[in-house]
Amino acid sequence: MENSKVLALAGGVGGAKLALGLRDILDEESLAIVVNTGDDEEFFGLHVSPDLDTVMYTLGGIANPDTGWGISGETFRSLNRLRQYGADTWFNLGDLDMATHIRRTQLLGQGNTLSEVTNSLCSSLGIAHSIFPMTDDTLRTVVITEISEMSFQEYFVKNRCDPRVISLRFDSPSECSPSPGFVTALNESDLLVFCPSNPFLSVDPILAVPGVRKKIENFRGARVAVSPIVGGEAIKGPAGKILRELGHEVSCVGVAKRYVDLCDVFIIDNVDADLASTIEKLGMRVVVTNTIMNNDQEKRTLAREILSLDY
Ligand code: FO1
Repeated sequence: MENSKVLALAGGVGGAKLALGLRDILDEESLAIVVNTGDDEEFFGLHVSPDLDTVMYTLGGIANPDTGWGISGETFRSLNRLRQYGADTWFNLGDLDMATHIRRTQLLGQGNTLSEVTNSLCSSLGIAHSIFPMTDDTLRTVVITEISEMSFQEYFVKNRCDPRVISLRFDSPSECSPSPGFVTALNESDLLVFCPSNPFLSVDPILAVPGVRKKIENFRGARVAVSPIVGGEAIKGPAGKILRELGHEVSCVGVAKRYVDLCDVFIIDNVDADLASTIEKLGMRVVVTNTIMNNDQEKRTLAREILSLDY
């Protein structure tokens, strides 16, 4: 796909890995990365955007390589002092990470949009490629579990994804629309890539932004998705558990079923090669390759493979 524009949709850690691979081989004009903000939450009055920050820190070369989120070499002195003051500190905000949230909150308070703030933070970290939030408005993922309804971070971090999920909801208190950068990328890109992110927790919130699903169904170019489930298990995070609890098959087939009408090419890992024909019956072309991205070379290899497919 020479000279074409690529739109990558990403959640947290898995999305950031492929986004990095794409960034390494595409110039600034050729790539837009749109990120889930359904996980955003306020802590200590600060606006925290975990998935935006995971992508931003990854592309900025400062991500914590062990967790995938947060900043490398982080310390937690402020959080420890907050705990000493009696604050609830189950969400691990590091000292350097805290600076991101303080600056974001300050710029939002001055009337800037989340897109403008993200652009400013990215420039300061030397990131030339565009990272856009899915929306500049509020749209929050609510997890309805067997014990109670809770915010995404309460489910994911405070409760360690433990309670059984009954359903998910995406709440927007007021009008919500895709961010301007997302709209432009949807209109002008030739290739749309669903990064290997959790289909329920990372991709569904993006699709829940009013108008987005329709635009992807009518997308002018090719649409490709990479399965985050390999060999019947999520590479990272609770995707497998949630698929099971919501009554879906815990396999790349279960994920592919979520992408019917949204995707033309579905990429699965070599270990799942025997499932290719089942997915093809859903009306997608299947590509079998290595999808595990353990290092930057593997991220670039998968990105290059996606871009060189014959669409
Ligand atoms: N994930 C955890 O499992 N535990 C944490 O304490 C935690 C803190 C945290 C702080 C800032 C940030 O940007 C992300 C953080 N995450 C943490 C990751 C985050 O909850 C998830 O990666 C995403 O929301 C899911 O994609």
